[in-house]
Amino acid sequence: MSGAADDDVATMRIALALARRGLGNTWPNPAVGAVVWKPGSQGPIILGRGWTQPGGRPHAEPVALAQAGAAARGATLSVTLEPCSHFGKTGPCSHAIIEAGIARVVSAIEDPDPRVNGRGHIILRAHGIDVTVGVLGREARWGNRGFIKRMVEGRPMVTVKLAQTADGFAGATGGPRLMITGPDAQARVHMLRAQHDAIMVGVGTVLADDPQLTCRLPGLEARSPVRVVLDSDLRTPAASLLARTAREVPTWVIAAADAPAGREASLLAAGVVVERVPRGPAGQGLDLLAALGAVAARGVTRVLCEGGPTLADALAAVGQVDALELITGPEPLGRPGLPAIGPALARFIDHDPHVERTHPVPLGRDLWQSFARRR
Ligand code: AOF
Ligand code: ZN
Repeated sequence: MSGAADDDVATMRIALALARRGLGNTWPNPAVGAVVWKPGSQGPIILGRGWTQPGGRPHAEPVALAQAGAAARGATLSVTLEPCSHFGKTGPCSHAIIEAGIARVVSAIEDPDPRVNGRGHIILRAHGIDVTVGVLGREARWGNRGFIKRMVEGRPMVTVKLAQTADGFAGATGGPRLMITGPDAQARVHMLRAQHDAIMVGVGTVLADDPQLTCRLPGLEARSPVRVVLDSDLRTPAASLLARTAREVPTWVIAAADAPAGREASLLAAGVVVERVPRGPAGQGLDLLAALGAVAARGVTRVLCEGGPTLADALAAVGQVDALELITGPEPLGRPGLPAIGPALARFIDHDPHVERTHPVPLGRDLWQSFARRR
């Protein structure tokens, strides 16, 4: 027979797995998972499961409670984030939990949203519900680190994806685009896209490759993230694929405050959102912190940067790389080229004590290695 604490952990693990289904699909809300259960002689009996739905509503708890129905009375709810206490599009989850007759709530972490921030737990306790907080809190914080970073710092979590040749180059300098990685790695990149709210590139990538930046995995086409172009001088062509498909998949162009307004009209007419932020130091490019802030202000919690080594290194230089997905192809470039890893990203990989790494894992003919910064 398992103990009560074991059941709390086991059901929270299930809730965390449910929560992960929502990643990339719930912004501006966090991706939450919830399980309604009762203890049984052989371990917990699951009565209902829920996760935050696309666009962030319904929240996870009402989904799990609806599935449990009348069985929720007297049951326990394990949830990966404090149940909300504010009135949004519907009433607060804390009220729904009370009304369903839940006897006990196991919660992983407090919700950093200032509208909640401990009040959800207080309301539950005030109604006689037994509340345990902190079960698998580290894992829950990790899963929703994009949402938490946005709430606490006003910026999204940033994952950088880089492909390099076997000798460490992202491509030939100024040369045509290289196909470095194979189809298995490509498919995984598309999966990564689905798990992020937005993809970010520089305008150079748009001009050179005219990419689509959508998720093209069977069944996940609707999970394409917002496309964000860092474009200080508004050079994104209205005829680019990104602009032409802006009504199907949102496209945001972040330009410098002083970029010529005349270049904006055709983009706006195509349905592109244009945001203005200050230029970077010495008038170079954009102020990246401000650009990330603008993206977060629109609700984005998780950004995948596919903008190549220069943008990746600039993000690392301002301390904004939270994770790196590094794919190494089987062939060397065999001549001098553009190094994939710049100096700031090299420090992230080799000298940041908070960065954890996986072993490189074979994927087709490529190697895939992940790095992530625990703050
Ligand atoms: C929960 N369960 O599944 C989620 C929660 O705009 P609203 O009204 O939907 O509220 C968004 C806030 O609700 C969000 O910032 C976060 O605090 C919380 N998200 N809460 O109880 C959930 N996704
Ligand atoms: Zn809620």
